[in-house]
Amino acid sequence: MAAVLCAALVVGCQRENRVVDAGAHAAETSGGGSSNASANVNMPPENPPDDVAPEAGESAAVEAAPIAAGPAVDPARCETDISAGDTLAFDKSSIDIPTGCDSFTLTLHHTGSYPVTVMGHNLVITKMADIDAVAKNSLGAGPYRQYVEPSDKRVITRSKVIGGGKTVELKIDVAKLRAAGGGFGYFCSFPGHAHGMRGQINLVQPAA
Ligand SMILES: [Cu+2]
Repeated sequence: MAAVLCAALVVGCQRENRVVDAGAHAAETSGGGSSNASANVNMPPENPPDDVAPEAGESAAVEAAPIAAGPAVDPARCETDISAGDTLAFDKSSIDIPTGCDSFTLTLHHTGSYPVTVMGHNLVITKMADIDAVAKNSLGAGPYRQYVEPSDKRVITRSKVIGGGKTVELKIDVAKLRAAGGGFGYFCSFPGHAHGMRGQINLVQPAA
């Protein structure tokens, strides 16, 4: 009985503290005036943080079983092209990589005309589930690091950033993708581009 009463008191006390804190904060931001403090008594509780990012270097993806290597395929099937112009879009929304490839070459063509500083594009390979978190660090990494934190373990590989009229090749170690069970994607890490510039990598077993 006493414990219940005590708990109720604690809750009441915390609630009162919150109101006082909110009032004090409002007083600070409004220049120290106390006339508005009473308006904050019915303030709603603070919203919980809704975008807690995973720790850098940790994967948000669920562990997946490795994928076996497929039969060797014609090397011509272990490469493809992808293009982007002066808009925030790749011309492909997914890429198929045969499991029989050792290495897969993805060639990015920037078909636009804007310079790299204005409309740069690149290719970064991570788990699909990690794209948003990795892209969030692109601005901090800056242009000299090609908008990717070098220590970020979630990044399998990435190309440099290119401007209009340029082309860059990215070689992907397919064994790494298989070992991690697939679920990978590609995106452009130029700040602000990842939202529209991303696609899925499908590990496929092509018919002979
Ligand atoms: Cu881009």
